[in-house]
Amino acid sequence: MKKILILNGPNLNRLGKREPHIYGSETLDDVKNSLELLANQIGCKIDFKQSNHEGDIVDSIHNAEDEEYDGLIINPGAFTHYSYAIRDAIASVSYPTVEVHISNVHARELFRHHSVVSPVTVGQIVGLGTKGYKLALLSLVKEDI
Ligand code: CA2
Repeated sequence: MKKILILNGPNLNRLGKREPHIYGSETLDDVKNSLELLANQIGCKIDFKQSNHEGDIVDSIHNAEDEEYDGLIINPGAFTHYSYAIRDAIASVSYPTVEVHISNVHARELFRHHSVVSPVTVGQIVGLGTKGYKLALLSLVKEDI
């Protein structure tokens, strides 16, 4: 059974509490629950985490290699736009990474248009709301989708 790690960066613990016009009304727990349902349906195991700290995220990416995860789904939050440490961590592991953004970053402020992590991911899903996490999970687990 495939094992997928899902990491969420800074401020995503505030999901559903503010700015619903940008990020929707689901909380991060709602997102976790619906991903667990999908994981059961498609027969994989997920671990879902959130951290506001860059180093914790880097450590989780490294540890996932030792713990033999088959893939990573990451929404790095604002770290997307400037964290070379997270980019280098993704580049340092052998499993595939899919980058997810809930909002359409390209329709927002200029600083959100650029991702420093995208070049080291297999792909990026942007602007489809929390559904993006489900699509990322399907793409990593169901290779023939
Ligand atoms: O659209 C996304 O998923 C983002 O990664 C979310 C980040 C933002 O910095 C990126 O540019 C795009 C921010 C997450 C903060 O989430 C909040 C949720 C509710 C209220 C306030 C912030």
